[in-house]
Amino acid sequence: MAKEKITKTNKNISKSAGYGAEQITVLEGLEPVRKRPGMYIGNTAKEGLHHMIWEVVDNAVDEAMAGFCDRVVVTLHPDGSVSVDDNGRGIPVEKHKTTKLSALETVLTKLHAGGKFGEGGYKVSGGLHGVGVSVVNALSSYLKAEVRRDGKIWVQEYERGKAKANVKPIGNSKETGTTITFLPDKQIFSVLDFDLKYILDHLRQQAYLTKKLTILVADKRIKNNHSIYTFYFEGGIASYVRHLNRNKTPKHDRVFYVEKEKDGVQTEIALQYVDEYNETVISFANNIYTVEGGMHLQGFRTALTRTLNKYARDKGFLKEKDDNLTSDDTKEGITAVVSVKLKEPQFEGQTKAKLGNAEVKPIVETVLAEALQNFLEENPRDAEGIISKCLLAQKARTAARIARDSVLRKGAFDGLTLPGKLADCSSRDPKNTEIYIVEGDSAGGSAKQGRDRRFQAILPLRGKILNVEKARIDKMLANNEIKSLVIALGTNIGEKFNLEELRYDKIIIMTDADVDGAHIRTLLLTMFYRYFIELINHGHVYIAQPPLYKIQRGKEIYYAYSDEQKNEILTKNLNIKQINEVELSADSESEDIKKDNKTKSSGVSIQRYKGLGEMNPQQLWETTMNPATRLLLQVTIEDAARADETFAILMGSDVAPRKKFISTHAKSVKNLDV
Ligand code: 0RA
Repeated sequence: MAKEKITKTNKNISKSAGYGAEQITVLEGLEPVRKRPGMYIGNTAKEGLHHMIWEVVDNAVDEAMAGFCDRVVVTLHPDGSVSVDDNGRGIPVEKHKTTKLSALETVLTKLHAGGKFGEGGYKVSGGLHGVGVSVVNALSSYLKAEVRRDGKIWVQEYERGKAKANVKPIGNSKETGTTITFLPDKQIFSVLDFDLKYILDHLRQQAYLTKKLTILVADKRIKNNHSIYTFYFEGGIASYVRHLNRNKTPKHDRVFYVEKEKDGVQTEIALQYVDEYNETVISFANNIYTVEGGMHLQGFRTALTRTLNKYARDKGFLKEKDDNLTSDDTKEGITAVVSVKLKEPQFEGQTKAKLGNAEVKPIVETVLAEALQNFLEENPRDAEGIISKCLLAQKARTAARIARDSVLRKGAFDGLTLPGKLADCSSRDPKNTEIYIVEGDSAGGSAKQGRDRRFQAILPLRGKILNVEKARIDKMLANNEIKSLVIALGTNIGEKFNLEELRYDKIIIMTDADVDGAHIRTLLLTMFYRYFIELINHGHVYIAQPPLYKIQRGKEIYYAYSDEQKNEILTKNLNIKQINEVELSADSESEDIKKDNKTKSSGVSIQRYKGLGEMNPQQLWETTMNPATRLLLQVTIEDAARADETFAILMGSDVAPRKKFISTHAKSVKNLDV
């Protein structure tokens, strides 16, 4: 392991002149931070609040990466403050030449803008990270810095970024280190509660990424019930891969691991194949999770496929007549963590979470190719496990392709007649026609009766359509529900997809407003996303919004599409003051029957629709299908990267996060992020 023997420098602070004041180019006060906190910590809600902790911990992790620190303790106090204690070198305290302040006060009260970045060492920086501890100070109503350095303990306190007094020694210590205690300012943050699980998840990941660093979290918020968590991973990201695979079946025993420094870039990669179809590849640059990947990931993928092919050829796993493994073949079932550290990371992309440094790609490629080749040579049993998994993937993919080709060649979708279940519209002008994809036969029946048959077509789908994330295209094409849909749309699929053949202008997904409905909707959206992305891109895909409530008093009928709207109708249109007393109607659950009297006495009945089937055809037309009055959400792809991730959560083999996602998002209708 190449251990950096360099002095840590804090952005614009150069090592050449010791803790050189003259090197600091621009030093600003903290007013801009309090004025526009979002610019520095993202937002002032939960993420921003927690970012305050990350910012201080990042500094300690920087000390650890530079080899000066091996322990960080994060303590949550009952008064809402947090301490981050480390055994690094301690923030310097001597006088700073330009500011005439102590270095400590300079670090904590000045914004370090435009200075040199990270000279000498790798730092956790990028995105919102690395904005500096002064930002934390600016956004804290109180902050105390305690530094152990030069045999003494130094202390300084601040209020909203301003020092209360000069730094002074309050005792002696042989140790070195820094303890920052801060109380987030309630004038700034809309949320002040720290979320232990969120903190543990982030810090566990940081511990995996910084091997041999011990991170402790002490939750002392509840009296007599303190809990302490310790993260220490001897194996770094190799431990991470084991952790990710803990409930899976590995295809080989040893986790491949490499750590190497080359041309100023430190590369660390761990991987292991498991008996699964999906891949789990997580990448980081300077400890920041790069959701959108980037150059390090590209280098990783290239070297992986190339090295496995070479080995498979050399050892005769692949015969002369056999095709090479593709990157899809080497992807299947892999769990990998790729972590790079470099001096000046460039973050790009929508979310600033994609590594842009082109020089990183060939470095990662060389490091991985060399180390993986050695690993395969030295561990033939592991090598066999890996190669056989890739060959299996290749075989399955070939079989799928042959099946698909023959399905398409036979013209499965070319000359086929429209499915019997489809109630087509009479207009054949695709510019103003619509197709409703409706969940279930009964709702389908209502929709057929309620529609305007001149331009509205109805296709009822039975049960849950196939989970397209897991299924291969040949299986998908064999699924009757999907077949019906593809034929009805008229566009064909895959290479034969042709947007000009689309038979309807609007494809409207109409499902119940419950969890099952949300699931079916997601399955359909996944299919559109994966196989008909052009339909989304051209704005052809919509989601119908059936009302949640029917509110009636005598002949007056209102429909509410949200709880807020329901309350508004009750208070504004019907002049009812105490809305919580008028809850739910006769056909709701029994616990509501008591309230029923009150409902009746006010003369108002509220019906909560649980499914489309509860509406008669006329109601369905009025509330959901009539273009003059309905609410439709157009499905857009604002951020393909995020969309892909969402689908992965929803469709992957992990059931728990999917359930959670669906139930939390099922009701958020305004802006649908696919
Ligand atoms: C500036 C310079 C040096 C270290 C630090 C800052 C530093 C900051 C924080 C914040 C939390 N813990 C920290 N530990 C260190 C380098 C000091 C030297 O050259 O000795």
